[in-house]
Amino acid sequence: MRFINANFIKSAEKKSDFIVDDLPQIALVGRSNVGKSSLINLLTNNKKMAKTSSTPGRTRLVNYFNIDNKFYIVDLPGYGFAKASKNTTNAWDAVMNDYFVNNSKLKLVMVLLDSRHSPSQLDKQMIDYLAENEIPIVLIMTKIDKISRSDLNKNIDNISRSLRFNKSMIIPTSAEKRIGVDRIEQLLDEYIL
Ligand SMILES: Nc1nc2c(ncn2[C@@H]2O[C@H](COP(=O)(O)OP(=O)(O)OP(=O)(O)O)[C@@H](O)[C@H]2O)c(=O)[nH]1
Ligand SMILES: [Mg+2]
Repeated sequence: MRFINANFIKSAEKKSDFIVDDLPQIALVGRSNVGKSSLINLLTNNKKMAKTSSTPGRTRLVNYFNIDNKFYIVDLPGYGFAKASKNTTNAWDAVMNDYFVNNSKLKLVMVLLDSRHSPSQLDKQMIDYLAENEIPIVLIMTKIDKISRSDLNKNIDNISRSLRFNKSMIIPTSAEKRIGVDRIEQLLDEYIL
């Protein structure tokens, strides 16, 4: 499926603001600065769709993008933002929990991992949490333009082994070099029924 028309719909701060309608939802999670907003801009072919920033923690809200009136891409707040106080971290947990639990419209979560690093403790917690809640996950490796092909392959092997993920569910991407769009589009076809 090609993304033709993408529209930003709204930013939600809390459960009562979440969108509840008939369209399926595909969510993006990952630590601050991993490249969530950049991936949305890549997929929608619009650099201004989602705000990107070199300052981590810019996106603190649940942002909904409508794609061709077929589904939503949902940009969730980044985790592991060092400057966030304990209170904001708890608030983040609560909002994320509200979003994930009993969300029958949520079809797939793309967990973004920086291709240069091993998954952090927070990444693993996120993946375990989603698995426990029986939410389908795909791993998206970001910023592969910043790493050699052999290091990338090594990292993918390690992740596949340590997190027990089939390699078909690990997708290398680069927003910078526009890599990975085709595979993500193919995958979404399978999950948005
Ligand atoms: N070289 C390179 N840089 C990237 C890529 N993707 C994102 N970046 C850069 O990484 C930084 C963070 O990207 P964002 O897309 O804003 O990250 P985010 O996950 O949305 O961050 P938060 O909203 O703060 O959680 C920006 O400076 C981007 O330009 C990529 O594929 N390659
Ligand atoms: Mg962002």
